[in-house]
Amino acid sequence: MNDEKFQEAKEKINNASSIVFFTGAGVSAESGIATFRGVDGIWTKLKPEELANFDNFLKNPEMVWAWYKYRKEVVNESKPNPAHLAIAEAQKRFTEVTVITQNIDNLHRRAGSKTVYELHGNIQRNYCVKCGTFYNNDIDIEDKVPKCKCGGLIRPDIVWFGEMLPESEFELSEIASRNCDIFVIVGTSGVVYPAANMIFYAKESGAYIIEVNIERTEVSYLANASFFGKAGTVLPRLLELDDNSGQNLL
Ligand code: BV8
Ligand code: ZN
Repeated sequence: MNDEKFQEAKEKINNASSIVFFTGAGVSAESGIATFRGVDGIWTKLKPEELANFDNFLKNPEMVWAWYKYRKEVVNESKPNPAHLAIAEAQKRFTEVTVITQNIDNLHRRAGSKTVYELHGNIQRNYCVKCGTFYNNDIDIEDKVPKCKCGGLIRPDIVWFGEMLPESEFELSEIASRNCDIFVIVGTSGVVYPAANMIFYAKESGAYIIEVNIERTEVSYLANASFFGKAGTVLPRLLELDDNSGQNLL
């Protein structure tokens, strides 16, 4: 890792009061949750438009529910990794820490992060497409297709392709992105919009942009500093939550 750049980034972090972490599937990769577009990405095997789209859900709810049951099991067996923990720990050091995540796995909250905006929903929440009643994990997912008391189909509370993102989460995320000193992009390919707009809001507002990823991405050009390595190793060091030998203090 380019030490000079790393020291510069640490310097910026030490002088910052507000920091935003914008995270994608890569921050949960070391918790055992597959990413979407990386080398073993989910979308290399399955078609997103078939699985993450409302029309197809209506046509084939059994298949879509089988896919989400599997993902719920994977998420329930996973736990926060050092990257999530470092982000949660950062709350003790900065006046303002905001997590804007595209992930649906709830791992930031389970790690202890307080201000978390979930732009693409949360796999532990479900709702009836007919009457909107929410069913959290108390639905019987043994049923092939869970049904509401009103007879409507229950769906996961996840934003599918072609669907709007939750308005208040999006607005609060935009405000945080436009008002932070440091904007840290962690583990995202940066190809999904409008979530990726947050990076541009931060850039336009003069934030210092740090990227943490295992490879270059479509948004690397926007970063003041990119650090290539696993989030679970880089973040504790960047946020000085390990001694400089890289030994993790979390
Ligand atoms: C909307 C839910 C309109 C399902 C998801 C053409 C061009 C541009 C945009 C579009 C277009 N055609 C259509 C669109 C819009 C579309 C979009 O952006 N498509 C893209 C793919 C081209 N967006 C939408 O449809 C959105 N809605 O636009 O609505 C509208 C407007 C008005 C009124 C009505 C409607 C909805 C988008 C949400 C889609 N939902 N998933 C599910 O999750 O089950 S998308 C999916 O991608 C996930 O939600 C995920 O969160 C999101 C982003 O992916 P990443 O998190 O970045 O994951 P990825 O695998 O891509 O990358 C992982 C990264 O981690 C890699 O870079 C890898 O190198 C790195 N990594 C791996 N390991 C590690 C690591 N880094 C660090 N450490 C490690 N250990
Ligand atoms: Zn209902």
